[in-house]
Amino acid sequence: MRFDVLTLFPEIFSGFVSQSLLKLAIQGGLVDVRLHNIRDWAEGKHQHVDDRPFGGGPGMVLMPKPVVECVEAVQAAAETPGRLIMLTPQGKRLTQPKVEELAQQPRLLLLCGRYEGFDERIKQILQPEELSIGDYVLNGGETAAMVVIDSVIRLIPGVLGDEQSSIDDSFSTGNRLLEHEQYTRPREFRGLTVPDVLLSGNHSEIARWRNEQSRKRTQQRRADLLEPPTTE
Ligand code: 6GU
Repeated sequence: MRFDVLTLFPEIFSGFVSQSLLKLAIQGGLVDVRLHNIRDWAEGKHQHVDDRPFGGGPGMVLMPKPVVECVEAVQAAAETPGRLIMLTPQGKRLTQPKVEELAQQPRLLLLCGRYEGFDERIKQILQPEELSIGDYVLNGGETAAMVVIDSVIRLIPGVLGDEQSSIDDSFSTGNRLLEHEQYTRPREFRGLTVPDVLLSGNHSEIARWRNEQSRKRTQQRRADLLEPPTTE
């Protein structure tokens, strides 16, 4: 799967793409991440990409030309056009079903905004799908784009060592329960012990206990998940 990230700050992604899981997926040919600097499509000596908003107000707005031309050039550079996603707090909220849908795509373009936002004509011309990662404000779409890449790649077959681990996850299809608690060695730490059932070797008993833990946790912490999912 190919990701093209369009940003004013490609350097933000360097640590992210060289971290182990993503790095291995890239080396294994399962994932390809290409970074594109929107500023490369700006005009003039100063390469302006933003300007003050017409009508006044704080902050700076991303200009249409560099953004539109960058997207067009990146789309033209590969045989399959990618699905264009604009990361903005005005977008639809990213959920696990949306992540699952995105993971089916061969190619995604992730357009990251900064400043006060995008000139409206960028949206009119490019008609991107607008996505937000939650109800809080980020300084830019870059961290949101990393959230999209991170959540999508773990659903690509072969990226996680153990395929079952993404199926069992909270929020994956058919599972709207929080994960049960986990323990590893030692059996006792500072007087706190591991529940006996986990040491029993009785697999059906362990599965039953874990299921019950998941249910209790979800009831206590996220009772909203026990309601049927709303289509937002
Ligand atoms: Cl995608 N961008 C920004 N700037 N803020 C956000 C967001 C995106 N999602 C939640 N908050």
